[in-house]
Amino acid sequence: QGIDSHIVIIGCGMSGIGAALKLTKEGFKNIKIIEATGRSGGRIKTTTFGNVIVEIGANWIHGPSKANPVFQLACEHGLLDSQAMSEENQALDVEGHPSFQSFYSSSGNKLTPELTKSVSQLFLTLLGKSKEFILTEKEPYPSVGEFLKKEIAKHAVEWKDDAETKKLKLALLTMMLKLECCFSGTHSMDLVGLGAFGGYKTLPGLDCTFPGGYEGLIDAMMKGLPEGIVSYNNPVKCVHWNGSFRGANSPEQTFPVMVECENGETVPANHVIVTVPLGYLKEHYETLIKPPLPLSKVHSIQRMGFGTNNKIFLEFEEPFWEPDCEYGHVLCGWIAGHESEYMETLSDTEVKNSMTEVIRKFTGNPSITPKRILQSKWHSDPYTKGSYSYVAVGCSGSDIENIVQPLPLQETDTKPLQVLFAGEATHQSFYSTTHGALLSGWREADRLITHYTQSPLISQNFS
Ligand code: 6YU
Repeated sequence: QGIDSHIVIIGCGMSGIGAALKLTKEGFKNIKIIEATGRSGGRIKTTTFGNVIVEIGANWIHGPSKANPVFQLACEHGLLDSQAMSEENQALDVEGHPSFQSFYSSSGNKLTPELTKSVSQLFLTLLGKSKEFILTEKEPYPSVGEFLKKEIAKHAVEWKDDAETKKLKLALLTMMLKLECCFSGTHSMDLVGLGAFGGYKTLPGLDCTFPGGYEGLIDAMMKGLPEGIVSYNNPVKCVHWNGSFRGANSPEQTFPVMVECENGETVPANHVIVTVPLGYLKEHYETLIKPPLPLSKVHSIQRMGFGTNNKIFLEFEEPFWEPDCEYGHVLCGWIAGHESEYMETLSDTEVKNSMTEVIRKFTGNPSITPKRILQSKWHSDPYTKGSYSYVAVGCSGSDIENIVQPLPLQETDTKPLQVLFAGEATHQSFYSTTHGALLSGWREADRLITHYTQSPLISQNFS
C-alpha cells in the first residue's frame, strides 16, 4: 500500500525526475511525468561530435563536494573519475570561477602570464566585491556591470603602464565581462542586479565534468523510477486548478486540478508540480495556468532574468591549442546574449565561416580551418526559450520566494498544494545549476510528503 494521491509532474528534467524519485521512494503510487519532448533530461543533454562526448547543455558539476547532491548522486552511480572524487578536489575552493588560462589578442599574439595574471586577479577581486552588497541596505549602482565598470575605471587611472599595455589590459577586462555574461546567461552584466548578486552561493570543489556525459546521470536516475511513468512527446497546454474534475477511470472521485495536454488528453490530479523553464513560463503563464496566476507571482516571473548562453563546437583535423585543454580535437566556444540569439538564426556554414575568421585572426595562423560545426540553440527551443535564470536589476530573493509559493496561496484552503513550482529558477541560492534544479524538485516533493505524513486523516493511507 502507499499514498493514493494523484500527482502530475510537468517536465522530465533534473527537477521533475528528482521530485518523482523522492515521492515514489516515500510510497506515492500515482505519479505521472508529462514531458513535451521525446527525451528525459531537459537542459542536461549530451551528444557525440567528432567522436568525442560533448555537452549541449549543462557542462560541469559546480562545486563538486559533499553538500552538492548532484555530486553525491554522480558518485553513487560511479559516473566520475577518481580525480573529481578525491578529497583534494573537493576541498579546492575557487568560489565558482574557473581559472583563466591562455589569452590571445586580435593581432595574433599570446599575452604574457604576468599581464593576464594581474588583470584576472583584479577582475576576480572586483567580482567578489560585487557579491558583498547582499548584506548592505543599499547598493551604489543598480547592476553588477555598472559597478564593475566604475571600479575598473578607478583602478585604470592608477596604472603606470605604457598606452599599449593599458589598452590590452582594458581589452582583457572587457573580454572577462563578456565571459561573465556567459556564466550568468545574460546579454549584459548591466542587466544583472547588484543587490541580489551575492544571493547565489558557491560550494567548494573544483568544477568537474562527467567522463561519459552528464546525461549518464539522467539515465541512472530514470532507472530508479517505475516503468512507463513518463508520457513523452506530450506538451501540456493548460493546468486547470481550483476546480472539481472527474477522472475517466474513477468517475466517483473528484480532483481539484486537471492537466490538459496539447493533444486533447486530460489528466486529473490532486497536485501538479510545474517544472517548466522560466523562459517557457515567461511566454506562456497567461495560458498555462487557469484561473490565472496571482499578480504577485506574475510580476516576479516578469522581473526575474532568463537569458541565453549557447555553445559552438568546432571539429579540427588536429588540435592547434595547448594540450591541457579538453575535448581532443574539438574546440568549444561560448556565446551569450542577443548575439547568441541572433546566431541561432544563421546557418551552420555562416557561423563556421565567422568562427574561422575569428580564430585565424587571434592565432595569427591563416590556414586554420574547422572541419565541422555544431551549435546549441537554447533560445529557439520552444520548451526552454533560453538557457538559465539570473537575478535581474530590480529583482530580489523575494521574487524567487513568490514564484515558489504553491497555489492556492491561502494555506487554510481546504484543498491545499494544488499547483507547486520547481525548477532551477526557483532555487534561492543555486539557481542556474543542476543541483539547484534537483534540490527544488526535492523541496516540492518534501512539501507533499510533509503534508500527507502530518495530516492524521490522510496518513492512514500511508503504509
Ligand atoms: C550546472 C553547468 N551550464 C549550460 C547551458 C545550459 C544550462 N546549466 P529543464 O529545462 O531541464 O526541464 C524542464 C522540462 O520541462 C524540459 O524537459 C522541457 O521539455 C519540459 N517542458 C517545458 N514545457 C513543457 C510543457 N508545456 N509540457 C511538458 N513539458 C514541458 N548547470 O550545474 N552546470 O555547467 C551548467 C549550462 C548551455 C542551457 C546550463 C548548468 C543549467 C542546468 O542545465 C539547469 O539548471 C538544469 O538542468 C535545469 O533543470 P530543470 O529541471 O529546472 O529544467 C554570482 C552568480 C552568478 C550565477 N550564475 C553562475 C552559475 C553558473 C551557471 N552555469 C551554467 C553553465 C553551464 C555551462
